[in-house]
Amino acid sequence: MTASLAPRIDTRALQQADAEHFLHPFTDFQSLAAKGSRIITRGDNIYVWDSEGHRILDGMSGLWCMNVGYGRGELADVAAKQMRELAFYNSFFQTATVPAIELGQLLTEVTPPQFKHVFFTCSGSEGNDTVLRMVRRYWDLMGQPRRKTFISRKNAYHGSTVAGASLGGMSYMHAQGDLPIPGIVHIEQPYYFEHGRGMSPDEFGLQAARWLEQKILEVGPDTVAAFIGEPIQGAGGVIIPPATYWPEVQRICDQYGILLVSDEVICGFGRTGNWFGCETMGFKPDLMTFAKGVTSGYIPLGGVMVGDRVAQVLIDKGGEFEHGFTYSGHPVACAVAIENIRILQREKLVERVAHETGPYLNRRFTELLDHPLVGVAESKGLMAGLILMKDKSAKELFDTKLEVGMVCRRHCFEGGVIMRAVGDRMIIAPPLVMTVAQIDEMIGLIRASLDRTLDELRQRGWL
Ligand code: PXG
Repeated sequence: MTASLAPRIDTRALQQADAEHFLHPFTDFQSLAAKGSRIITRGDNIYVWDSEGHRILDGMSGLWCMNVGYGRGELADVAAKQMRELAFYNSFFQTATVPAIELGQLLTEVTPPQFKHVFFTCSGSEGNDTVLRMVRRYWDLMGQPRRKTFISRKNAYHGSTVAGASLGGMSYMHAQGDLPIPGIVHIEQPYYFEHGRGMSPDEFGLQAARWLEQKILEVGPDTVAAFIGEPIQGAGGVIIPPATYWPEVQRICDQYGILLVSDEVICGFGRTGNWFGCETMGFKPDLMTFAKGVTSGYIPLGGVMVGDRVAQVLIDKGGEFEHGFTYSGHPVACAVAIENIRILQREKLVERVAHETGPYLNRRFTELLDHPLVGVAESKGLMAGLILMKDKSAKELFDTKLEVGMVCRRHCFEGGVIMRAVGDRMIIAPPLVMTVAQIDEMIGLIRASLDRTLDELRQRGWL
């Protein structure tokens, strides 16, 4: 791709208008205005182009969502067809639309067998708000109204609404707006590198799960409503728990009768090599939140899969559930989701991640461990993370104030590959359509970016 394809875009003027009017999410407004945003103008397959014509390999799938890749005409066609036929109708007052009904049915086919019902939202955050209200309603209907507390994990990400940010475990989010709201408590994350010293991963997995049991006993078992977690934490830095963790969490939830919620917003729809992350990590949730991959990010859609244990009570005893969004089950979004799931099925993308590209990425990504900056490198399916270290033999980290991850991220961007920096963890979650040859290309770009990062750190005297 040459710069000549972007001659009509006046980058400077757009950056100025952007800085003057657009308050970006999770962004320091002043520093963005000083630098100017990078304006992305086009996407095809696993690549995006910016307004200056640079081609960039998108190792983050947009924002963990562009799973079938950019530029899929099939999805544009079904959206246009549905807009012409019926652009919108609601599902509030005993009405429904064909795509919403059909998607509901299709979702029960691709999700684990305990799920026969879905509640639609427009995002993952709204999905988790729905979980909070639905679970509390469930326990009221069960005659156990004291069960209101949610247990979640530090460094979890469950969205940006009041309930989503409260369920999440990001302390810098809690610090703004007096969060978490009451009735939400957090335990430590199952992060082996941070907490597992002196233990085998399997021993650590069991110990981390037992932090849940300790918290249940601390707050009182008859007051706990649910435990929520991402099968593999995404925004927290691709934290892959040891294999023993989730089965033990499941056992503890079962023992205390607590509902188990899997936030599948990132892990769902093939990312980990199964349709859902809970299948990869070996547990059977009562509810699952989804968004992102359900439409591969082509249009906003989210929701909650409601397992039989909860659905049956809501249906049999619940009367009206006073909850919903104008766009719950939006027909255009649902039509796109149906076609997106059909693409995953037709192209056997989940199987490819499980048997071909996932194992290949693991082999190529862990080879990066021979780089002087890389102290840890791990992956599951098509999500991976590495840790930049000052002294890898001593497992010594950089001073966090240096923001070495951001230096590396800049070199990645300039070198034509997108990685995300979570502190000094560099992470990727590339589109599921990625081929083996494209994995080679991506690893080459990452390695070159690490080399340039190393040069800069040496020049700055930080090594
Ligand atoms: N749960 C999980 C596990 C997520 O990753 C949400 C809920 C919220 O979804 P919505 O659609 O409301 O954004 C998410 C979203 C990052 C990043 O920096 C991650 C997300 C969103 C924005 C940034 O990695 N995940």
